[in-house]
Amino acid sequence: MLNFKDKVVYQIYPKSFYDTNGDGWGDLKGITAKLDYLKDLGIDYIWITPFFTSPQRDNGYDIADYRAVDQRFGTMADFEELTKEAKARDIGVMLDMVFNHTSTEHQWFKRAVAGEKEFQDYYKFVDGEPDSPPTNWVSKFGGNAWEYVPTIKKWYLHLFDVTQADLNWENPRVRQELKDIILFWKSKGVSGFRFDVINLISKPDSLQNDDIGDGRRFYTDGPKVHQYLKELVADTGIEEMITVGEMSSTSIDNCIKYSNPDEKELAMTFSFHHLKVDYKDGDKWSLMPYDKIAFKQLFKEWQEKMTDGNGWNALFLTNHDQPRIVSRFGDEKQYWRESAKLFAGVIHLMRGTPYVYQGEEIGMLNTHFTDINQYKDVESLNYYNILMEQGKNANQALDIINQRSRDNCRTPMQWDTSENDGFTTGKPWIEIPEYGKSITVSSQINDENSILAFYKKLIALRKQYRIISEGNISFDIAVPEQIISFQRKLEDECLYVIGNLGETETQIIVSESLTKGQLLIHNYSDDVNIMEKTLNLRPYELLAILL
Ligand code: TEU
Ligand code: CA
Repeated sequence: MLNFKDKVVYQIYPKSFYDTNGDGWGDLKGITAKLDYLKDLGIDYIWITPFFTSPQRDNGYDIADYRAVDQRFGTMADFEELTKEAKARDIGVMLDMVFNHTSTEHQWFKRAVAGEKEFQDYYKFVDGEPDSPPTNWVSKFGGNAWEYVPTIKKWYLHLFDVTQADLNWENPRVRQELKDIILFWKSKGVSGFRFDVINLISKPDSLQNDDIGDGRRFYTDGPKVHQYLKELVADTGIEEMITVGEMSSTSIDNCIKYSNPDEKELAMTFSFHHLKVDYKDGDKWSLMPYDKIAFKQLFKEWQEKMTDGNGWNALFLTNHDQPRIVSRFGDEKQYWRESAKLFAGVIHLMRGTPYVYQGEEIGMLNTHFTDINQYKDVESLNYYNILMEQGKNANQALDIINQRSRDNCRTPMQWDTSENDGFTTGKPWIEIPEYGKSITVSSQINDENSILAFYKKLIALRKQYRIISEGNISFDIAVPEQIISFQRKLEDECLYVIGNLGETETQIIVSESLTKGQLLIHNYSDDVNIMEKTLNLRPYELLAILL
């Protein structure tokens, strides 16, 4: 049984990590060049988002050839060198498998629209007339989820971009193709896989309109999803590898089933409910301050119920689809350092496997771009137009995009204060934000009080203390709205984790006399202000005390 409970994963968005040939695009050689930095950080695995041949309409999540490295990222030899050098530093490589859909540039799709029935069966093609799509389902990138192909008089389903056609998992030939792709990369020595929106693969046999929603209730955690995952894992022998599934709009019960070892599906799951607490009426493009009570309540539920069900959570607050956490829930200015460390501590001290997204470890911020043309992300550009059609003026639409865009996490990694922050000697594919030179790896690498040093310490603590990697968890709810407080327990030990999510000082009563405990970590440089059973917490203050 693979023991991954004390492990930490670092997520790399290769296009924005490090460019070694001056074309403004990060590349595989760039990851190899930074392996010593990652080794020093202490992480165990790198999850690399897709670098396979792709028209890059959705930055690689639209794959045209699953077995080839997109030449803009390098060569297969570069990939083999990277895996070898990573292994030499005890770092495993996890690849991103996008199996819900392919690019419409993929050979399978081209042969389908060329009329080959066999390949039409690889996708969700439905006969029909030009003006009446099979259902009113909505694409996650906006607009109707069906596209008509006049030459073959058929519609095809695309839950994401029109150039991302959903695969037909009901077709055993499709499932075999995907198993062969995993076996191909497994033979290249990779250590694990991330499965993109894998809980959307099982569509219902009969298609019907959704008169209350956008159709997701018909295909999310669909009828055969667990059967297909069990088959995929068993037939490729990856149950002993680190695997994580991205589960869009899912449920705890399904995630227990996806990640409980007895089910022989995946090792862990990403769920997103805790990152929708600032969506007004559940709408990503409608802004509101984040609901701290909902944020804490969701963590309480997912942490405690997944523990009871012997499931396992992937722990994260940032990835390549989310805004930067300090800009979103923290403070970019006076308490930038403290708020970055607070959210790091909350995530890394919970039960599950922490994921660090590139740049998070130095406290990178949102773009604050001032012109929509600075944005590149298909979803953001689509919704800018949709918001304008809905009556927003340009500034209002830009303000929403500024806060929600996925590009907030896709600007180049800020290594140092040289040209382009040391990311490239060329012109970066996306601009480096104004603040770029004020937050860099080089300014933090030797600073004991830096955010980077704090991440290193958290990652080391998980290896040192089994109570963090394996302890149970329970949340206190009888605390002020802005206080997050939970305990980890293992045998007779107890770890108290208390954090102030707010920008004002707060005093709380604590049950146990924490003064007797050992302070494991604290995000302020001076002492904790604790008297017997009362604790004064400064803005964004976090501490963990072992009793
Ligand atoms: O994301 C799935 C997904 O649901 C995201 O679209 C997410 O909900 C949204 O961006 C948040 O607004 C995965 C990949 O992580 C994403 O980059 C891809 O664009 C998407 O699948 C399609 O492959
Ligand atoms: Ca490059």
